[in-house]
Amino acid sequence: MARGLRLLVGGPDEQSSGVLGQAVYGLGPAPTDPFMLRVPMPVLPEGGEVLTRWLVNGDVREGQLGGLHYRCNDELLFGSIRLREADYCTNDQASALQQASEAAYRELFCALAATDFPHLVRCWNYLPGINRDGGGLERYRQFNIGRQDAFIAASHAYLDGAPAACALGTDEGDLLLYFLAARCAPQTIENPRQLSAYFYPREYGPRSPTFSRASLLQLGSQRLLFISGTASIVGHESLHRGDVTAQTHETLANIEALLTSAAAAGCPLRLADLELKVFVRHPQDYPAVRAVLAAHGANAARCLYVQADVCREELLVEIEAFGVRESDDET
Ligand code: 3EB
Repeated sequence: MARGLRLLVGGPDEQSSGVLGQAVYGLGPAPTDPFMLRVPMPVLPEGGEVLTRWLVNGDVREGQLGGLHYRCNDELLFGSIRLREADYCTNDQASALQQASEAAYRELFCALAATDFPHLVRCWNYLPGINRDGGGLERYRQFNIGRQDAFIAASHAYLDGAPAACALGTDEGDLLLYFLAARCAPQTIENPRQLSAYFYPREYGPRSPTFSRASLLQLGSQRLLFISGTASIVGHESLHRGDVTAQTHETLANIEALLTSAAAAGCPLRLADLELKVFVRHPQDYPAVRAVLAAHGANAARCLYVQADVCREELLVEIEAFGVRESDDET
């Protein structure tokens, strides 16, 4: 059995002591276990639920700090927070969503300080109505303000050194954030085909998004590659408006470019080696997206498709990835 971190998607049950974190994708009741997250997005093509688990060897400790639940071993911490936007009030300075986003990240950084896991590696952000207008500013843009403010307040790197991330929309529910943090700093990887998101110009909102295109973490003999949500963006512009097939090809060209950079950083992986999560805006586009992934050599057994809103209205698909490179070289 592989050591270190593994992502198990919809597979057999394993001893729960090895579960660092878990999230179930699909519509259904909220789990009673606070260490189990539900991401309320329909699974494609047929609904149902898929359980994703981050597994580690050895003992896992768990704890709660305020509204944040976490599990950790000596190297990695998985945490999650769920906030009700209705608990915040829009005022002259900030929308309720901006405040909730900042509060979620402030709690996250408090927990990292308390547990001594200083480095954010990967964040998964899910917000209701991501493309909806929220009184003059798109809700994703409100989220970006609150997130960046919290990074700055915590003195965490928010340009180079920001974590890998994704931000997707749900139909309704709470603001949901889960993340992986580490004792050791990850290396961040940018995409030469894309402007770094933290340098996006103002036309995409008053604050740029706070994420790196990928992060690479060495744990013992493993190199872990976390590829952020990736879409049909070249430079900073969305390409192939209205054409989901072309958008999927462009997205995969971006992921291939990141794989080239990862290889140069000592983590050679192929698309077929990766666990992929594929967010499709319109469920009827699922067959077209799947066909492009197959043509590029993705491993169908490692692809999880869900329906979600992507953070620019014209983007029809977004793909994120995780891969592990085992090496004999322990340096
Ligand atoms: C993009 O490239 C598409 O705000 O955390 C991808 C990954 C996207 C992460 C985020 C947004 C985020 O800009 C959107």
